[in-house]
Amino acid sequence: MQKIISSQVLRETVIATVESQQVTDIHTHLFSPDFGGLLLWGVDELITYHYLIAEVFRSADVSYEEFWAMAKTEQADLIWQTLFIQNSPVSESCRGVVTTLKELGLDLASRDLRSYREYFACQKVEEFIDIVFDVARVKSVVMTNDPFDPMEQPIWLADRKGDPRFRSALRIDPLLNDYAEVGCDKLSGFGYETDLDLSKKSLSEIRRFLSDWIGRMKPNYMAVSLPPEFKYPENSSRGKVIKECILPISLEYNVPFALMIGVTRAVNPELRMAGDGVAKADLSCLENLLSENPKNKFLTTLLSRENQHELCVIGRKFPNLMIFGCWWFMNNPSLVDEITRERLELLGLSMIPQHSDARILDQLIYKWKHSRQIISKVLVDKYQDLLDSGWLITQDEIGRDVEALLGGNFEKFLQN
Ligand code: HDL
Ligand code: ZN
Repeated sequence: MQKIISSQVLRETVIATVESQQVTDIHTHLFSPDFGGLLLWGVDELITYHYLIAEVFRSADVSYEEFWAMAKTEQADLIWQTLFIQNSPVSESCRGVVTTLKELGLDLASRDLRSYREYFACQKVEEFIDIVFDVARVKSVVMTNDPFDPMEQPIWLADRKGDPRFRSALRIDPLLNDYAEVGCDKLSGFGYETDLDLSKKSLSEIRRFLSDWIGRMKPNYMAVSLPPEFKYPENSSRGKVIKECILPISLEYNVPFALMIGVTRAVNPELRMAGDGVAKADLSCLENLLSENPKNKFLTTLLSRENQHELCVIGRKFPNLMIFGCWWFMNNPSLVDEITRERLELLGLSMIPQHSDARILDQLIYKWKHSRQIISKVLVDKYQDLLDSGWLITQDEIGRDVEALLGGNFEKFLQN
């Protein structure tokens, strides 16, 4: 007999269901342990996350040169003193460190960074991965794998063991965004006959490159981050490679194409990885791609808050588009709440509400705890609206809906 959920128990039922549902995290910068030092973890990595580096310069009396000359532990000490001791850690990035340490059982009342370092010094990475996946209730994560990265590439070319919890995504920014400076030369260096004017031979060699790496990585999708001025169609190497290479290969191998649009790279280069910005994009590029390629599958997340509503409307027009996540500068409680409501109201359950974008393994803990809190709150309101109209909801139906949002929609989208 199906258990009908009353208003009195709705909130606790939704919270318990969202909390217990294992999540598939579809975009991260994590690496399985066989990638060695590329997998970042531990309290000094947490505190020197590039989001916190951007924030420390707003309050500390330190020059860029002085900061970048520091060792990581010195950088962490400065950030800890500035953003956690001299100021309350209320920003989402700071709050994330506090949540993570608490969920790992550490005493936050002490504010004793030395003792936190001692805890991590006793961890072995393989066991710590199990702890984090368990505490965060994460089933698997999708990595960001860049065949152009000199650190990463050799590991793929060796016979790596891999870990099924760490799935791959083929990241192709250099091919699409820097073909002339980076993509073309590197591809020639890898043994692909590519030229700057993208001859027929070149396009066929780029398709071979993509096929080779799809065979090697077995990626869940191919991904690129794009600037707000991205246009499609576009009379450029990017436009040509997308049309002649990415789209046909994506269709041939049933590997969706993920477009992450709205990042303005290096608006402040002094901040290095923390120096990127955001701007509203013209989404006609998406409408053109989707309408011209109805058989292709696309994943999209956008960086500008101002683009989110029109993205939902585009999602209503094109079923071959799966909208996902609250990316980067969108991943703050006030904005996650706003766009999750908007998405449920315009798309129902046919979307992927969140990804973590975690760069440090431990971050899975806070990014998912914070997101689950908001997803639960929004779902309770939406279910309550239905109960108020006399609609009945069962526990199984809530479980079904939450499983879809936290992984099922992604798996189904990949398989169809
Ligand atoms: O391009 C991306 O995938 C972004 O997520 C960048 O890596 C960015 O630096 C980031 O980590 N955002 O959360
Ligand atoms: Zn990312």
